[in-house]
Amino acid sequence: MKMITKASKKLIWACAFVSLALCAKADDGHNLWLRPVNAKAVKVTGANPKSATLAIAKKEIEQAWLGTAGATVKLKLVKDPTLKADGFKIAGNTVSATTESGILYGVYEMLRRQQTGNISNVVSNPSYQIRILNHWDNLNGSIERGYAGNSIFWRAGDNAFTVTDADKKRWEEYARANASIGINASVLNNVNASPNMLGEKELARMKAIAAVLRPYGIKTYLAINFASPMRLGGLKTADPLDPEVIKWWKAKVAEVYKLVPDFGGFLVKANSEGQPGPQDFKRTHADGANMLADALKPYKGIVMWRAFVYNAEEKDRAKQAYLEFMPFDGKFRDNVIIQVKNGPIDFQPREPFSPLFGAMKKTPVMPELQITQEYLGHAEQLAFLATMWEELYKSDTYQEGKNSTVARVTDGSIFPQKYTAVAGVSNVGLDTNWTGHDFAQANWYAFGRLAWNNQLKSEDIANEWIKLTFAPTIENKDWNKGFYEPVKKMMLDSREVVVNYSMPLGLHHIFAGNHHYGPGAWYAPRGTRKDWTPPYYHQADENGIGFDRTKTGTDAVDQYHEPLSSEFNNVATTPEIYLLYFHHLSWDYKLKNGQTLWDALCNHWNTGVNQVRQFQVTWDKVQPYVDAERFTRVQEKLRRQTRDAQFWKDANLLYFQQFSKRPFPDNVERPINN
Ligand code: GCW
Repeated sequence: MKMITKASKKLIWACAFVSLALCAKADDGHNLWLRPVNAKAVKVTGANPKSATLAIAKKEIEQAWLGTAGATVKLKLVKDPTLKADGFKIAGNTVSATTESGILYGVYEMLRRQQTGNISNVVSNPSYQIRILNHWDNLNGSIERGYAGNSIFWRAGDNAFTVTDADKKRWEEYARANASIGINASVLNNVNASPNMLGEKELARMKAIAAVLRPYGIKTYLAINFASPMRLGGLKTADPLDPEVIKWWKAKVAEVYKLVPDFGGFLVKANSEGQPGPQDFKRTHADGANMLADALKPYKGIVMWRAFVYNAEEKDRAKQAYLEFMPFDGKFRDNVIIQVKNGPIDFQPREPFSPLFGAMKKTPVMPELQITQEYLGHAEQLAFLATMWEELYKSDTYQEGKNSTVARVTDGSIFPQKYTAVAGVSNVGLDTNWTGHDFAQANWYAFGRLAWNNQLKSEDIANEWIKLTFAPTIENKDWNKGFYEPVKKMMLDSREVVVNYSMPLGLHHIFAGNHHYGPGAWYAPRGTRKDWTPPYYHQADENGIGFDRTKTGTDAVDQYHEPLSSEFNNVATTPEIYLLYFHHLSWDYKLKNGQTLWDALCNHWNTGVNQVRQFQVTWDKVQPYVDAERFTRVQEKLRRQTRDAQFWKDANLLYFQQFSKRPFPDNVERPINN
């Protein structure tokens, strides 16, 4: 055997050291924004050992305390009328709240402030009582519109119902991440709900999940299939006024509460996209929702009834939810809340807010946001959605005059509401980093933070998230300039960039069919429902492009309060970001910057591509500040995003040019895709 010289020994040691250092830095993203820190010594008082929630609070402080070494942190349950349930007060090293979960939220806030360098006293109450994730998880483990692996809750196969230690660990990590940002509820299954969800084995598994989530202050909810009494219970009907049906639901609800006494309630997608509902039995949304609400009432459960309804007969899909729901304002039980998607169409990269916000006066309405990026590039593209949600929350509905923002008409500020809530369609799956794209973690984070405080600014959320997720463990003076600033800018620009290369100026729903990834403005297979085909939405022809929703068109503008209604009706006062959502305009229509509509569209698509290219440059430059693993993952995703953006641009240029019959502006890069 060859002798190992002293020098080569040294080299081996040096290599081992370097690779160790690299290893230590590598990051698989699993810890989200809850990365381990070098905690200082701390004493915690007031954590009643009988409380699982306070035990968690104590442990969190002990493993992440960055305050004065040897300090004592006091946890205090108090009676304080300035604190709503879950609200908390931080004064010095004391965290007080009226509930145990309030204390837990206060502790997470305190630790977050230490880590992000923003230490101060604070009183904080949540904007919404119920801050809930909707998991579109199927019982076989697949996830509808899920891009980060299979379900963390359900799976197929022989051990589908075995609760393993790995399951429990994952559920606990999930619960902890949620609690750290104030999320306090989860719907465990898809709104396209299997009747089997209410079967014995499934409910037993739900009980096991609920037991893990509970100490973290998270309530469990289920999505139900309205035809369950027939399909699971063997009844002849699911008519909500039928006594046998009512009896069946009451018994089922009793069974659920026996297993999970703090069960939250049902989420229902009814008479939408082929799902069963009360209209199948000539009953109304109110009949259906109220029957379930009555069954849940004795247990303080609630019904979240979705307003995502449309059908091929209605001339304008954007109008239907309002038309179907407004007649029932005031007809719902007080434990029903209507769940409304942010936009009237469907989670598009940009839409105006749904006119159902600020419409009903006697029925509470809750926003439904989509965290999973169905229409914003799946888990492949970087799109920080806080800016989109901020735009929504800030939109003024004018329900009760100026400053009736979507935030205020849904959080109880304008009308007193027994329940206030906001839902986010989760982007979580079994992937190691939970969300597929490392930056998609920021959307989970942002949803929770905005649900807690709907006045927060995207920039502040990005600030926290970047610092918690990427802050260097070693003091690095250049980090702010080298990493933090450019990455924050990239995040804050990213949603608009997606809009630019795909659907600028109010274009919407021009996606490839079914999977909704990439362009498909031409998609219209014979026999497909017209409201499932992009030409229905863009209406391009030789004369122009856009959907006429003005008074002379479908009059969707009428569903908005004044002055919005007139503002949207008049092309001159319509914000250009919504132009083609409300108007059909000639290709030569002049925009405010003097460009023709055609040139402006081409320029947006082109700009979008250049912006993603710039993201690549930005990211390459941050390499010295980030671990190799995350650096490479994001770099690869950005490469793909540039290809995708280019494809979007080329497809739009070539397809719409067939109608516009106008040349591309000189500065616009010529298509390279056919
Ligand atoms: O956006 C559409 C999705 C469907 C989804 C539906 C809904 C759960 O394409 O996958 O179904 O909305 O929200 O009900």
